Amino acid sequence: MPAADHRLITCCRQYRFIILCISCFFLAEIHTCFGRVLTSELNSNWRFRKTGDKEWLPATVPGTVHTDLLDNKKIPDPFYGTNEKELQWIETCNWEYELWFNSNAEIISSYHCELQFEGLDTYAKVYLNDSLILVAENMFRTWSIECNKFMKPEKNHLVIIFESAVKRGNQEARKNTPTLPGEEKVYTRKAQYQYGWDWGPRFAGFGIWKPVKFVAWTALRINNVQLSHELLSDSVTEISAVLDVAADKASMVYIKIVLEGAAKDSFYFEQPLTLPLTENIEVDFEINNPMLWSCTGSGKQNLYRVTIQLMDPERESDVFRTSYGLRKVELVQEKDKPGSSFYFKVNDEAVFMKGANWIPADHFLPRVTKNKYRELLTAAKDANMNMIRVWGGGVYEDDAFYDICDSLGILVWQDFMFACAMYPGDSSFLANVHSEVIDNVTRLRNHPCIALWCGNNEIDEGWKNWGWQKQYKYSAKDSAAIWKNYLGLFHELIPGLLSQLDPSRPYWESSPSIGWGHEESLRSGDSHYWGVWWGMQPFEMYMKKTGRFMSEYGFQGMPSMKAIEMFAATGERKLNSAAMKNHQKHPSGFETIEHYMHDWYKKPKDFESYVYISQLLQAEGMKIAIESHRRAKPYCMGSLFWQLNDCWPVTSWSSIDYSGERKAFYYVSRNSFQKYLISVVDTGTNFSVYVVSDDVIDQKAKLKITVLDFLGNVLSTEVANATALKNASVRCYSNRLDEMRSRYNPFRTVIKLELFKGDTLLTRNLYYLNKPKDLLLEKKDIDVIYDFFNDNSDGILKLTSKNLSKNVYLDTPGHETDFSENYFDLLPGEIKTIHFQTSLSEAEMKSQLVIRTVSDTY
Ligand code: BMA
Repeated sequence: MPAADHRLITCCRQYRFIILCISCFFLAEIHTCFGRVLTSELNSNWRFRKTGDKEWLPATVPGTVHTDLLDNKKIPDPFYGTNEKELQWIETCNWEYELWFNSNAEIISSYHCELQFEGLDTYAKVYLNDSLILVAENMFRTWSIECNKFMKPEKNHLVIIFESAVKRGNQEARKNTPTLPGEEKVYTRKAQYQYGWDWGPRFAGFGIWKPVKFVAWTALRINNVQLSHELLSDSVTEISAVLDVAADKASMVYIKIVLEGAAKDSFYFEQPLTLPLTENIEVDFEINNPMLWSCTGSGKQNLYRVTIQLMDPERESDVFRTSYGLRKVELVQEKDKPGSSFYFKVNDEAVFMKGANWIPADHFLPRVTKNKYRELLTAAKDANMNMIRVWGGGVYEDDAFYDICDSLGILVWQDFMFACAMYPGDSSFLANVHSEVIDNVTRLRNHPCIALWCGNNEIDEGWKNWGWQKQYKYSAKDSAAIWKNYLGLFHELIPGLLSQLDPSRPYWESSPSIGWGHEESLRSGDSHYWGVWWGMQPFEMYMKKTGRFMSEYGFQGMPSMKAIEMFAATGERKLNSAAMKNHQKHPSGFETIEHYMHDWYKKPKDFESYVYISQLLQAEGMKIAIESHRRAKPYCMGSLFWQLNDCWPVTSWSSIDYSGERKAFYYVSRNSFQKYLISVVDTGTNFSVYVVSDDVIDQKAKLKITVLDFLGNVLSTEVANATALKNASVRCYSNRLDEMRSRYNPFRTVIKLELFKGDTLLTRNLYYLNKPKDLLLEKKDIDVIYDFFNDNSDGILKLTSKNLSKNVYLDTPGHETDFSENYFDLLPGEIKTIHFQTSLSEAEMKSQLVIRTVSDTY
């Protein structure tokens, strides 16, 4: 019986203390031996094979069957070319993993011995010395199995047999009528994207995808701790720690709690434990002068280091460590004239959420390292984001992901792992989900970054708007039964568990609550607006279709050449090659890009130009969307685009591709999410300028409007007063656009908008009187001055241009160089300073730097 099943221990808590403001108490003499919970990792020396094969091959744990086959050179790179198609046989087989490990008689006789599996993907039977000790059926669960009676003093044999999830899913689907949308995958509690998505390949994998541990403990152990708090006043916070403790005999223990922040606070409690322990232990205490945690842009990310130690003076002890942030996050939904608000308050301040949707950072999950998390999340923070949505077709991410979000101040909108399908409602499925929710909420609830739990992605919308009921020919009775199951899962089971496990966090059943085809979707709840892209509406439609909280919208751009080279041989680097097509998973993706490109850009002359222009196109669309959302503040209070990252090299909606390259869209999102934004609305006849501010104070500023031609001649200059009102969007200037169009040559004019506070430039934006395809751009004429710093790996470039250079893209093909900015417009006469870090020498950099602009592409 997995230990997690015992973790939901309800409210009545026998042990309750309120200790007021104690610092450095007595009992310092108690020894702090932590040694009686022994943990060893069992992640080395695994072997694997296909069931039925004789030969065992070395395996990596944590890992997957696909990556183990690749490491053993049994299959080619699954991401390359069209290899995906040839590797589908893997999902239909069963696979076995085995390990021999040592133990000793003393441990087995005097300790509780447990095998812990932090993640098994998915249908797995685990045998220890030929005895079946676990039948696992959920990739998202963790398992702790008491194993003393199966252990041998010396060599122990652990075998895990993975059954084909696809076959099992299909069997279930055949058994269950009517067929559910989502079919084979919805019966299996496994990451749904693995069955293929419109940005990802199909590799329905297997494997020990998280660490395996052997844990031996005696006397007592802390299973987990739930921390919660209430900000009583500016100077006092009450914290509650609820300990789930396992103990095998009655004893007296001391609980020592240490909080280290700016000052160190220690609290000691004396606690008799009486067996059997049927209830959790709650300890409440207060701290003075709490240092609050806030999301980035709104305050500091103060984190306390919390150590909770159980000490038995005579013998054993255990320790639990975590970091913890004191903050208040609320979801405010108040009825108003149009519908109802949907915004987050952080520490009592309304905060506009700027961010993106997150999908798994590698299709093969164990390849996602802490560094990869850090790189992507730091890039998000650098792009002025304060919220990431962990989308429901992926996975509950690793602890490291949430630790990094805590430290960077990125709030997390956390979906449960259900997406775009209907799910069963039988008792065994529900019991499985019940345990999954307990495991994951228990694991994650102490993270200050988590702002919201959300039941699923696009299921309510799918059921009501995507034609499933017709497609699957459901009778009224079928529909009623399927919808009842939906309500049971997302309106009862999950919120019911959350009310016990994590009552202070908001819960939202489905993202979005109303489909984008309905006007009401813009009046309340969160919105996924896909009229642009899926609905083929023009980019300008973003200006009209702004809801209360835009949790999805997006447009595809091709990945960098670096990412394309990861999967396409030289001859395959063209749009209609088999490799390119296999790395475009949207059914009409290239046609859709082409359709919009025709509207905005001249036909690119070659493949590399096409890649570059497709990125500019994506960036254009997203700039219009983000600026519209921010201008609509406070009606709209969130803008999370689809999607931050990729799980393999692919043409997709991402702003950062799988190779780590930032697309043009990344830089546009960074600019458009700045604290201050100048944004222009073109109504056809009028030109209005808005100043949007996420600041907490008003800023008296001036708006400078300079009209230039493409050779840098200043045609007019105007300065207007423009106070950037705190947390607001204000229209602060307007002019006749038709007049401007007739006064200046609209094909050769750029309007530079700058917001100054004194001499300090707060932000700037550029505006053109025509779409890029109609601009009369001159031939590129850029000068570069290089300044290498001492160690030669970094330095600055100073760029100047004799005429307007549109979307300057800097690259050193085949070599790693990071540029602080890219894809920027360079105005004639200005000096652009770009910092770089490179693997090239000064001479190589000078000879290999390639500069591309729009005028080079046709
Ligand atoms: C959204 C997501 C994904 C999908 C994306 C692009 O609706 O929820 O399911 O990948 O659109 O089509």
